[in-house]
Amino acid sequence: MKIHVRSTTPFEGQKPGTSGLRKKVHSFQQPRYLENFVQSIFDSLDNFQGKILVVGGDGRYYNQQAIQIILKMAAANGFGKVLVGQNGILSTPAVSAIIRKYQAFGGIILSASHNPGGKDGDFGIKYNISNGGPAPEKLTDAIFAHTKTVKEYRIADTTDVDLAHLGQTQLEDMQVEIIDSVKDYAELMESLFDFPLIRKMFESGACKMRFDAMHAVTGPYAKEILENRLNAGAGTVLNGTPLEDFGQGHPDPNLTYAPELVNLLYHDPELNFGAASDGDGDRNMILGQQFFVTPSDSLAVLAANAHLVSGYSTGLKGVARSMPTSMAVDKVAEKLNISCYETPTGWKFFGNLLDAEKITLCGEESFGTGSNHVREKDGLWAVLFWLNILAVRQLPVAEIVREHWKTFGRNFYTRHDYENIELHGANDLIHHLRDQIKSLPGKQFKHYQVVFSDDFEYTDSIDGSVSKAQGVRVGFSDSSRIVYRLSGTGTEGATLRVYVESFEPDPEKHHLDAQVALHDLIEIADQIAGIKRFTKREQPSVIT
Ligand code: VG1
Ligand code: CO
Repeated sequence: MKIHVRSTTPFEGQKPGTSGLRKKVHSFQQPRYLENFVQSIFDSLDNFQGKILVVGGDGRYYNQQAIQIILKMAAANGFGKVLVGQNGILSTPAVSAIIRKYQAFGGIILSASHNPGGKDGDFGIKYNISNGGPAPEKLTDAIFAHTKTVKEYRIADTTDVDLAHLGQTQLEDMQVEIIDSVKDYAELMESLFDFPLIRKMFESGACKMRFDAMHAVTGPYAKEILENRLNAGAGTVLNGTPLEDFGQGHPDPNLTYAPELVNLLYHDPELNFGAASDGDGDRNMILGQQFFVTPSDSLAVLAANAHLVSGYSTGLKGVARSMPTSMAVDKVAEKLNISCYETPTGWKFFGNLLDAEKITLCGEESFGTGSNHVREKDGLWAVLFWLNILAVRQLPVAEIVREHWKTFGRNFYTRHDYENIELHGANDLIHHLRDQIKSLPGKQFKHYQVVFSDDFEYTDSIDGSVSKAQGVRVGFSDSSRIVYRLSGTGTEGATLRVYVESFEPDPEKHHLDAQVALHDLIEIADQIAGIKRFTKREQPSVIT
C-alpha cells in the first residue's frame, strides 16, 4: 500500500465542545483541516491496529467527501476494517448500536446535529469509544492537545470507495464494508418494544401519527420502522428524505423549528400523536393533540411507565438527568426507590453510569432521552417508548401527562436561549454571575429567597474525574431554580441558555402556561444576571 505521510501545521481552535468539533463547512473544507483533526483522534488512541471502526453521518453537505478522507486515513493508520452506512448515512444512535453489536474499537460520526447544514451551514465530527458512547473529556482533551502540535498525517494513496452499494471492498490492506444504515438499529428497536401491540394500535385506527424527520437522517429509519414494520400508514413520515441542506431548515425538533408538525397536531383533529427528530437522530419532540410534552416531563413519564414496556419491565436500576433538566424525574425515582444522578450537560457524562449499571434511563431537557440500549440519546427510541405506553394504556398523551402531574406534582419548566450574541457580553455576564455566587444566598427577590448558589462541579462516581464550571445555579427556598450556562455546540458568537424551574404540587394550578407560572422567576433571572444589559437583547430568540 502506498501511504503518504504529509506534513501539516496546526489550526487554531480545534477544541471539541459539548458534542464533538463543530465549525462552518468552509472551515472543514480548508486543506488539512479535517485531516489534522482525524489524525489527532487516531494519535490519541492506543491499540486499534487491525480493529473495526464505524463511520457514518447525518447526510449533511460534505458528509461523503469527509468519509472518503477518513477511509483513506483509517487505512493508512492501520485499522483492519471500517463499517460505513450506505451513502454515508448513519444516525448517531445507530452508530452507537453498531459499535456495540460488532464490538468495534470505536466510531466517527459526521454531524453538527441540530445545527443548519448546506454549503454555508455547519459541519461536525465526533469520536465515539468502544462502549458506543461519546469520548469522555479525558480523551477529547487529549485530542485537542494533539491538534495543537500535529506535524503530519497519514493517508493512503488510493481511489474513492463506492458508498452507494452494499458489500465489501478492499482499500489496500483494510476492508471496507458498506452496510444497511437501518437494519441493525431497527432490529434493536424491535427487541425492546412490543411491535405487534403497537401495530395493532395503528391498524385499529386508535392512533394516527405524524413523524417529522426534518429532511435529516431519521427519514429512512422512521419509514422502515413506523410505516413498514408498524404499519402506521403511508405518509406518516414527513420530510423523510435526507437532504444535504435539510431543505434549508433548522433540524431542531422544538416548537420554533418544527412549525409544520406543531400546526398539524394543533389543527388536524384526526391526529393524536406527533413526533420529530433532529439532524442526526438523537433528539425527540413529543406532541399529543394540542399538547406539547416538555422533554423533562417526557423523561419522568417514561421512567414512571417503564414497567409497562417489555424491554424495561424488570425495573429500572436508576435514572440520571443533566443538571439543567427539571427535577420531575427525581420525584419518580424517589417513589420507585431508585437512585437519581445529576450530571453536567452532554451525553458523555452518562456513559460511565450506564456501563456500571447504575442507571437504565437518562435524559436532558434539550429533547434528549435514552437508555442502556446504546450510549447516545435516541430520538426514535423515545418515540417508540411513547407509542408502546400509548398502546398499553390507551389514553391520550395529554391525559397521561396530566395524570402524572397529579401524582407527582408539576415541575414548571422553561429554557430561554439568546442565540448568536456577542462573545464578550456573554463572558461578562457569566463573570458577573460568578462574582455574586457568595453574596446571593439569603437575598430576597419578590417572594423568592435564595438558599444556594454555585458553579456546578461534577465528580464522576465511577472514575473520579472532575468537571468544573458546568453552569451557574441559583436555588430558592421553595426548590425553584435558575441555571445559566453558555452553549458548547454553536459555531458563531455565543449562545446563552437560561433554565428556569419551579415545583407546583397543587393540581388546581397545573393547567397554567409555563411562561405564566414562571413569570416572576424569569424576571428575577434577568435581575440577577443582567441578561438584557449584557446580551443587548430584549427577548430570547428561542423559548422551549
Ligand atoms: C446542547 C444541549 C445538550 C446536548 C448537546 C448535544 O448543548 O444543551 O443538552 O447534549 O446540545 O446535542 P449546548 O452546549 O449547546 O447547550 V446534539 O443533538 O446537538 O448532539
Ligand atoms: Co443531535
